[in-house]
Amino acid sequence: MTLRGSTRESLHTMNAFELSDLDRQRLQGGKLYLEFLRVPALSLGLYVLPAGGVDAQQPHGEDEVYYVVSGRATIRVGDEDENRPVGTVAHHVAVAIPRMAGMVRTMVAGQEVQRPSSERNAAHAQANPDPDQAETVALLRRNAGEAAQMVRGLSEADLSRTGRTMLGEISAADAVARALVGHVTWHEGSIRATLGH
Ligand code: NI
Repeated sequence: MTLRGSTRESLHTMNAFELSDLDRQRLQGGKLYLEFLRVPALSLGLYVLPAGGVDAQQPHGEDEVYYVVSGRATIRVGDEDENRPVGTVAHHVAVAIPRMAGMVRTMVAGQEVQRPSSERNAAHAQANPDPDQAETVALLRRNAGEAAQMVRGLSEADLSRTGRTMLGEISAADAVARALVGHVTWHEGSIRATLGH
């Protein structure tokens, strides 16, 4: 196999980063997370959490590597307790379904998809610490029914349209499977884990 020019060139290019410089930049920017490298195949960032702090990120669609450079960190992967009451998680899912259905519609329409914000999730958890069970179930049924109807109405051409999302460049079919169904399934797993089911 022969490497093409740009690939061969890139093999001779090296980026070096000093942790102390990166941390200074991060502090100057007033951020917890500083992304310092972004190339098509990967991005790298420095994330600093206070002692006892909790990572507020939602799971990503891409593969991720975490390397702890100082202090200690615990990572939990898979279906687990989200440290939110079960009712709050269920309510979060109920209100998130139309947002994710909206993301699929946006992709099908060829418009730009907005990134979700962790602030909105945090505000939602605070505003709904103990949601009403009957209301939450009704909301889940109605919103899931409307989302399912929207998906059923998509043509093959609609489903194969692609767009830039927080899961990368994916098709509307992938967005249905991974964001709409997948995200809800992920939360359902943590509800089950919390309840010991
Ligand atoms: Ni969620």
